[in-house]
Amino acid sequence: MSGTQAKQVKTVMETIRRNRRFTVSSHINPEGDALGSALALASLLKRLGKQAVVATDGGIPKAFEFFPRVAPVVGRPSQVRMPEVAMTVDVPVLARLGSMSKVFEKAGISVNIDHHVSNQLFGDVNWVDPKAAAVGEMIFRLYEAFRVVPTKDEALCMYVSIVTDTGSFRYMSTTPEVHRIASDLISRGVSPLKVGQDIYECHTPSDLRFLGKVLTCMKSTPDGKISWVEVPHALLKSCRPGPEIVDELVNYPRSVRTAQVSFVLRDQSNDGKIRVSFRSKGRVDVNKIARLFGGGGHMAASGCTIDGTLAQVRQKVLKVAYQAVRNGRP
Ligand SMILES: [Mn+2]
Repeated sequence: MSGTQAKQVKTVMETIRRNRRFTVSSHINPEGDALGSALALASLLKRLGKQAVVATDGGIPKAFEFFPRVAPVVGRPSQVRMPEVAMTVDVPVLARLGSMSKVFEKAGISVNIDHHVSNQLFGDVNWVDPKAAAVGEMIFRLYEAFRVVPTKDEALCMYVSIVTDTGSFRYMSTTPEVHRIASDLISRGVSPLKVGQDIYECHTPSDLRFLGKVLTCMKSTPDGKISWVEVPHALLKSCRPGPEIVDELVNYPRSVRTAQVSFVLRDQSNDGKIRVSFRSKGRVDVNKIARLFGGGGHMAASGCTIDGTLAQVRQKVLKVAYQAVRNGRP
């Protein structure tokens, strides 16, 4: 751990020691890292004798019901008693908290724990480590710093964080340290088989038929360096796919051998806005691309929302992606 990191961890620990009532919030449409790290952190707080609630817009989505309830979870700000400290995990910008930003704004002290390189340091206390593979990895370090040994359920939460954010230990962020932590978590009783099933083998037949329709129309540039898929609103309306399969779409254009940049264009609500998810295999920094459109994320995974029709947004995104591929940067 670098000096700055150690100092940030110390400040987080002092803030925890000095206070009693906490909320832990993550971003809207939470996934494995958001929920896993929030639950593991709230549980750690409880074990340190604190009151802690996971307060996250909409609560826990159906696809993540397998998470153990190691701490109470609420989905609306009205269910939250104002905390002394509002913590966020995996949240790069305050707006991503959705309705829970109210709680964050009214708390006495705010603590921002994240690994997005695009994090805007909106907390009173900020612990941001862009080198961490997942916020779950940072929370594991916090357990170690407090000398608290994770229970099997806590270990499961952090393991899910790490598995999802490393693409099952395949992305660049997968370091020896990540494997050391995973090894420790498995030794606490986590079943990788069960986690794999809960995360990846959870589709319905109709989800897969939706995937088939999307992939039939997958596009690549003539040089094969950019690949993408598009999801028109009408297709979402007729197929009603689960959110997991939609989130997973970007992995398919990414898996084209020659693809350096891949993306998904999704007309979610027919509101003149297109959601875009980007992936890179490492040469191109897609955080920079997303930032050009007011979004952000990580160097290898990012997103943004762009005004326009699918055709208009495709043109805008392709132009920037072409430049990025040509220069190795946007
Ligand atoms: Mn994350």
